[in-house]
Amino acid sequence: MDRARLRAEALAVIRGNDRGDYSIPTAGLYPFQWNWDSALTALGMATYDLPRAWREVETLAAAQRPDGMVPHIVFWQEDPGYFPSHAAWGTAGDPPASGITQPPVLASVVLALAQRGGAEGRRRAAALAKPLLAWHRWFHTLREPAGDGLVALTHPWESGRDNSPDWDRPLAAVEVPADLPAYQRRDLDHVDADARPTRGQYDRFMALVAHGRACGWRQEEIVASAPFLVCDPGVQFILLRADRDLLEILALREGGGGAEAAEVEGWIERGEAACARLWSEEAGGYCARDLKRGELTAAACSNASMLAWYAGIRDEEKMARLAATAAALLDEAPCGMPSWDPRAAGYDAKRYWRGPAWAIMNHMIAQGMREQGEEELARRLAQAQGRLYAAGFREYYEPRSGAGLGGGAFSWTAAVFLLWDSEELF
Ligand code: 2M8
Repeated sequence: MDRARLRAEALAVIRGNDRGDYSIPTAGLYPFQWNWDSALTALGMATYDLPRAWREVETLAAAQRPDGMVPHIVFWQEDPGYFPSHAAWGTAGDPPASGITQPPVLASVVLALAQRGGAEGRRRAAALAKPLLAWHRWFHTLREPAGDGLVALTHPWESGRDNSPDWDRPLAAVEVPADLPAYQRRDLDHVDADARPTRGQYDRFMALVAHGRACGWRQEEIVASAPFLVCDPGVQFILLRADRDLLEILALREGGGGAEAAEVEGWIERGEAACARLWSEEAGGYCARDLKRGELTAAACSNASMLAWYAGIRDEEKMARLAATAAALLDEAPCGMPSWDPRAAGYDAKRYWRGPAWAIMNHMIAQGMREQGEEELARRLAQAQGRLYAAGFREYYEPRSGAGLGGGAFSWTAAVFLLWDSEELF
């Protein structure tokens, strides 16, 4: 790997996507601020410009809605090149934003920035405690329909794994209304159709947007009548870690955690216990659960299943089994943890979240493995990650060949390179 050249290219990618106080994932395909892209990109920025990294996360937090949700897209400026536009979402509020959320990595990123040291870092992290608390509370109240620690998503886009086979069954049950407004996809102007979701999936994505609009984007109403209500192992695990990290952020405030810390501890206890209900003996891992039908949606593992280490899950028996599944997946796909088990029905090497590997997922999975003592698996993932970067800073990669797919010059892919390079993790 030519590190110096890649480092210079990674910096150029992030700078090219920098819009001042926030960054976009990539020009053309995704021209706005995306929630988890932005937060994870800040990790890379922090390796060379910590104040800029702080501005990135502060800009994201500033888009918080009155109910506490931090939206999945913030439309700071107009751009006709992306669909669904702000007008298609039909949301109120300022700044203009989509009506759904995304994986809540923000608290974990804020803590990582604070751990880079300095009183200024602690001050900025403490100042974000309030919005973070409000967002996590939004998940644990409005999005825990049974109050049992399983967090519900109402749109596949909230998982960040838009067209995963995990969503095939629950999504097939979503009716596409006859009066669904006609729409024109813009993603296919930028990326080959065989690497993107199908028309049938897109119709259902838009049917769910129409449902949110019909509910005036009021959460209680959306959840009570949701055509799609699932628990994603990815968001469940990311939130569990983020809750633990939020506790540390609360402790940075003057006066410490207080009553709010006890509240967060309650979320952690409930959330951790609930993860067992995502376990599939058949898959040898944690899977998505359909909360409307009370069943797992499929019996195979995704890369989100592998975030159990990142979440700090300590069930020894299950984690040993999961380690065996992870090793088997890496045997199949040596260029990165595949987004779907290549041996399972629904696998597609090229199509978005149905097989390809993603640098940011590899990053979080490997971080968890290292923390939990799974050194050998983490080392294999680091090798895989190195192979991916040979194809540049792409949105995702074919997990067996390492061929680059989707958008190019991708912010979070470049950010993870800078982070791993600076910590000599390759
Ligand atoms: C993809 O999602 C957007 C919708 O949010 C899209 O396909 O239009 C996903 O990979 C998502 O996880 C990611 O945040 C976004 C921007 O990179 O693209």
